[in-house]
Amino acid sequence: MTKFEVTTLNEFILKSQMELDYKADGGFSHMLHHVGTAARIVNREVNKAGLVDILGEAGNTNVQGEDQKKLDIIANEYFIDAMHSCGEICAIASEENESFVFFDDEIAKNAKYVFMMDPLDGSSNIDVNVSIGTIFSIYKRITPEGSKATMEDFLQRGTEQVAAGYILYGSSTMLVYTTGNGVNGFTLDPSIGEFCLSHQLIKTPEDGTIYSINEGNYKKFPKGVKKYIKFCQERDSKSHRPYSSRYIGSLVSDFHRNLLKGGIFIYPEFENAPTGKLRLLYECNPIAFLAEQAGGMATNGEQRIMELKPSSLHQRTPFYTGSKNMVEKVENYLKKY
Ligand code: AHM
Ligand code: MG
Repeated sequence: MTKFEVTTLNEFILKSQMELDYKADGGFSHMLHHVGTAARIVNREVNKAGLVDILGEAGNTNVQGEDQKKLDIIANEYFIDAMHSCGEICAIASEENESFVFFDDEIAKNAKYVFMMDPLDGSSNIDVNVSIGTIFSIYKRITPEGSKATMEDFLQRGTEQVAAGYILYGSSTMLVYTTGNGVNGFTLDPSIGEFCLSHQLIKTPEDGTIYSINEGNYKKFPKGVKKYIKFCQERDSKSHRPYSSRYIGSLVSDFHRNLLKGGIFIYPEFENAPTGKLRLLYECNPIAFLAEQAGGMATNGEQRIMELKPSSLHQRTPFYTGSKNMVEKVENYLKKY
């Protein structure tokens, strides 16, 4: 291999456009380029956050009553600007905005896609220098091009996603995405400022040895989840138990680790979070698309996440995702107990 045999994100997108399906037209590729650009800009901001005064809370609360950190706001603005300027997106929904943002200019009005995102997920980890992420999801609009986007464009089932992915701002920065033809991961090489293909066609193990859940809430969990946690902790050398408990509290990081190593991530419903905590549209659906494309599963404990019919922009859902055999096992426990 020569030192030039590196596939950058942009090359990969172009190659996919030539080789793949109907979705990969010029506009679609252009949109993915812009995701990459916004990711590099937000990465820059995340990296310098400790040096300048953008850590900590910005004094506002978001629509769900949570403290908004300065970096959340910065990431939100950069992504909105980048996706608007690509000209392929007519409206954006974000965890940080109560309603969706509609672009009024002619180019945007005629655009084909809507974009949903959690611009900076895992916000409790920002000010302690622990990995955080951006999650995004792209749909074709339902309303006709040229008209104003409506809520209907956003309340589509996850099965309608045309692309989804995340950016993990970790010890390295990675962009992982799918357009429904497998999952590919790109690592940012800071010396050349490019995302380079590092994880081609990621397949997650069918079985894993990691379980990720906030066990502090154990007492309030559904009985099936409690029983499953006990199962994970029992000793059984044949099934490599006890499993390891790993929980960062940052969905992108927890999911990414389990995707590569094999494991399960659970955020169930419980007394303090009667419908779970994570949001269906811009957290669970994109992660579910990636999980399935990598051979894993994502459910709400009963039903496939991507088949749920959304009823509101910020709706929450219980979330079980990861290695197939592990998700099936916990689902059986939920049925049984
Ligand atoms: P956020 O969108 O406010 O950052 O919250 C989402 C995060 C996820 O990244 C993570 O999985 C979860 O909240 C952790 O919640 P908890 O602290 O309740 O375990
Ligand atoms: Mg979030």
